[in-house]
Amino acid sequence: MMTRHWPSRRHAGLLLLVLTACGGPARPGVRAGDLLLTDGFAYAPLDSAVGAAYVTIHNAGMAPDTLLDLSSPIAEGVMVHGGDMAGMGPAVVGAHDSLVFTPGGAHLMLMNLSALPKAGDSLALTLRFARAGTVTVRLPVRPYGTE
Ligand SMILES: [Cu+2]
Repeated sequence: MMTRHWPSRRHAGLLLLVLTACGGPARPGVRAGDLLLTDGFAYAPLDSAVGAAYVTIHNAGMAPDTLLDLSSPIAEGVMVHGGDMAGMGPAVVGAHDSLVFTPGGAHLMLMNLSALPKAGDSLALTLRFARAGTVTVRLPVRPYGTE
């Protein structure tokens, strides 16, 4: 009877170790010049009309940079939207500042999709900046609406 508790406790300990390892200080990201792109993901689109993508852009440089253009091979176009879904002008990342695209806030809208990636897939997103140039990130696709 007593020994039955053993295995489950051991498993709990192992799980904790794994979680700790994943939450380490190393923050994966894609670098482009002074910019570091992190926390990128997309929601699995519900239909081919639109899809939403998110990324955080950190600018470690002394000068602001501007996001001029976006594209994805599976979208006819990619737009910057404000939290109210209205199109925004060129998005600026201030010096030593971050530009955060996040659910409920400003986001990247993929229009007229030629494919419908599912949760677990990834999709390519190319961003062109005035200073840092062009960078492509692969965004993991999450189930629609999840954090
Ligand atoms: Cu939108």
